[in-house]
Amino acid sequence: MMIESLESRRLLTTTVSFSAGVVSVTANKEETINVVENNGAVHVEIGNNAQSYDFVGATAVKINTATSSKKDTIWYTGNSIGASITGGNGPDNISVDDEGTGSSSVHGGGNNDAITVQNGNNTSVAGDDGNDLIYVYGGTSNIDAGKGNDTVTLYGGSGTANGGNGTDTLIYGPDSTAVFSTTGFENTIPL
Ligand SMILES: [Ca+2]
Ligand SMILES: [Ca+2]
Repeated sequence: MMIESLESRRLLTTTVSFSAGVVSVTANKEETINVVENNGAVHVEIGNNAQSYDFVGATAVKINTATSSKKDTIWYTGNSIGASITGGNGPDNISVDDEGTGSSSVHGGGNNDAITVQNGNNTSVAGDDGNDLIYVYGGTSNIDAGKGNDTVTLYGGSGTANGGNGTDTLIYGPDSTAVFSTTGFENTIPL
């Protein structure tokens, strides 16, 4: 308990831990986080590779910048583990690439986030509050843009996309219209 109270006073930190198979990256300040997972081997780079970490035997990855109100940049690529990513209240820039059996879950949190699904594998994205920009390039994903006036751009892939509350815009390419089920968009614009 004493450690927790000391930690809470140390405001500007990013911690990386590995316990019981779970890789946890927690940022309390504006941060750039790049995580690459390959069959349970996880490479973490913090602050444009100012710090890096390697773990083997991972079964879960959690990236949390929920206590950072600044603009965080998060990149995740995995082939057997999906990451649980929480953006927090800053205008975050988050990119996920589920290249194999893992399924990531992304929460943009408050503010105007930019979230990109490079490739989805039942990947879930919630823009949450704010006017979010969400881009999908391929694979399967379920998009919930949430509150605010969001723009969802579907370059390809399949799944579901919901604009949620607000005046939302759907931009869709020729490959995505037939395979995405979309609801809650006030404006639709073909690419
Ligand atoms: Ca948001
Ligand atoms: Ca919305």
